[in-house]
Amino acid sequence: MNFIDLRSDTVTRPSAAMREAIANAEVGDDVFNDDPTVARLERMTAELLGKEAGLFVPTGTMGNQVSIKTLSNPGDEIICDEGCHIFNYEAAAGAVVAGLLFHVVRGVRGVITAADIAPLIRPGDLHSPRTSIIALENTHNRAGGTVFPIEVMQSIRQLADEQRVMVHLDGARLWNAHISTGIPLADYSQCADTISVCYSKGLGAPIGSCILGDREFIAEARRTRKMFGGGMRQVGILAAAAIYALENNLSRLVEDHENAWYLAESLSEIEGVYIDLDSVQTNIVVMDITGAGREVPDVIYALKEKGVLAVQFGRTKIRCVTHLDVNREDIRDAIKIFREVFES
Ligand code: TLP
Repeated sequence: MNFIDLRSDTVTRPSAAMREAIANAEVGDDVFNDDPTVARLERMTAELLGKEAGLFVPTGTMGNQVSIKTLSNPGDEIICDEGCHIFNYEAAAGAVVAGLLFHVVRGVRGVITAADIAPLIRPGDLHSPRTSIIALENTHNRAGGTVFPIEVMQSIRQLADEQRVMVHLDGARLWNAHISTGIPLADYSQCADTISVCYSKGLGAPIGSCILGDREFIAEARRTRKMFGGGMRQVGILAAAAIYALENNLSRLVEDHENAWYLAESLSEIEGVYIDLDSVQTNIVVMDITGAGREVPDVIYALKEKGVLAVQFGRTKIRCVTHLDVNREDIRDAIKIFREVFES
């Protein structure tokens, strides 16, 4: 069956043109700093985000983990919101690998403020862990693709500077925030010391993420990446796909946002399906089906039987994500199938 796959924006397959870019990539051994295509991608991305340097890594998880490990010492504390990817979906790597203590804050739609964070920053005394990192996520996955407002990020930046704490931004979907608000990527990244962005989500590359920061941090992160086993060799074949993705698939994210909005509005009309429409700001739609009196796994199974793939997102919720491999017609068909499943 040809599924309409709304499980994630990570499910896209490289197009023929992207595969051609992969096939033609100039490569070298990147552990020897010899891969020109990786170097080009790192430069391009650093320029786009207004940072001194970039470092290609295989996954968003490694991007976050290399960043926070490089910024801290074991036993330090990281402050983040309780729904963030670093805390929930990275198999506890922050605790196991970086040895960090997590201090989580309940955010509103993924947003935590300087006022939430300020009282949590530890005094520098003998008894307390050192607060070394504040981690933010933009857009926020678990909150439903919500945009973290730039003014809130700026006030957190100011607090972090006053308190000498580093800010890490999980910008796996920062592209979506930029396209949704029109705010330059560099304005967002100015609020963070280190950033991780993904090419393998909305941009449609098969593999790859990049860490951005100042030169000194990136040099140290290169060492951490090696420690994690992420030093890769002729990886220009992947960088070529990411360059293609950046050059061709960034501005089209607007289509994914329109499709997500259309999907959300239509599904919210189904009895028993609740969608917080204010949270639908980019390419993610999260619905709570408590009111339908149905179990999530049963609904997911019934959707699959009819050709739609979605994922469970908490006990009573389902997540759908739009991306470049689903068009408006697919979304229309998916809505029809959702109606059939809930109205049966
Ligand atoms: N998120 C995946 C799952 O892990 C939940 C998805 O399908 O959305 N930061 C954010 C905000 C993410 O959403 C993800 C992936 C990552 C980091 C990790 O990226 P990868 O999967 O490349 O390690």
